[in-house]
Amino acid sequence: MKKKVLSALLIAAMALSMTACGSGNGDSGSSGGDSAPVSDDAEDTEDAEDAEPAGDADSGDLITVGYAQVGAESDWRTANTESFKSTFTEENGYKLIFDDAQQKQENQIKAIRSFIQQEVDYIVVAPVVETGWETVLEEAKEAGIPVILSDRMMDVSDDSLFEAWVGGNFVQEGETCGDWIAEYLEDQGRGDEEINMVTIQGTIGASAQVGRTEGMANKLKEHSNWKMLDMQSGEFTQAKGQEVMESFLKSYDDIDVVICENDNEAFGAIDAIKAAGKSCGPDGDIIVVSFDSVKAAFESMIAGDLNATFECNPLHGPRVAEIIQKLEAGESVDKIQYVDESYFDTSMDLESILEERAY
Ligand code: GZL
Repeated sequence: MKKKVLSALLIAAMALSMTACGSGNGDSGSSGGDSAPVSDDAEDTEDAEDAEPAGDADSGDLITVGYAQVGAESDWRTANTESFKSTFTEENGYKLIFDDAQQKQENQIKAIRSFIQQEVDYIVVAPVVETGWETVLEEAKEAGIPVILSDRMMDVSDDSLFEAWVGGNFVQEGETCGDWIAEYLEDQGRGDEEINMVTIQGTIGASAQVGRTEGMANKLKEHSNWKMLDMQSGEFTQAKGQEVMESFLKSYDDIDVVICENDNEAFGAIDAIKAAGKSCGPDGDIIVVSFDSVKAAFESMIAGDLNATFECNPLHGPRVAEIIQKLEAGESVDKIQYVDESYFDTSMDLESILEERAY
């Protein structure tokens, strides 16, 4: 909206300067070298206000942010959305236009095009998958609208198409998970045992899936006694996670470890394990680990079902607002900005930690 006010001012100022050029200085009215600079005196501004109103003047001073969110597939996503909605408020100087793409790239692309038509000041995207964004990012660049990426990454040939990316280090998350499994098995006296694993992956092509799978693969190379029996996508949802685990249990008799690429998939996998008459968690047959570290994951560990969860901080709102403020002030911003992350397991004082958790 701020953008529209600015363009109205520019139109009015140019009209004013062209009138000035046409009267008395013999100029043909060309606004070439003679056009007056955009003046900020009251007269110009009054003329600007006479120009086509640029929408609700009250929102003229707000920074309008178009936010193309993936969907509402998980507890993590809910927390991530809430972080943006509680940051980009009118009292904080923003007008947020929010779009839930229901995990469909075509919906996100439509949303970005709509933001361009609305002439927002900034576009923020949490891209559902990494590829297929060049064209629409070029359109945003053409329109002069800066794009900021949150959460997942885009794979583009020209990284000037976005200003910055804020998110988790997914490969690191996967490697931390692998190291934790090695230490846990060692502590159980199973360090040299043949270990059968399965992975319930996230949405295929999403940065979180790509990175977590890669990080865990790096650790598999370090343990010749580990065997990854199978990997299938659970789409980061609980329902699909349960479905995939049911199929794994039918295919494989001896699964020792299940790696779920988000907490909600783990909740589904745990339901499937119990329905099959098996047990999981620190005292069970099957070790279950996951990613995100949402509150429900703490409750699952406290209940003795989940062994560990590897954090992926969803609170990107304040970080993106900080980037926008810097851009507004004409300052440069770091292209890649990782959020702080940790992990949690049943050896910790989970009840106390849970009390302090923001998500
Ligand atoms: C991670 C994010 C993933 C979460 C899932 O940054 O992209 O998507 O791990 C969410 O819970 O669905």
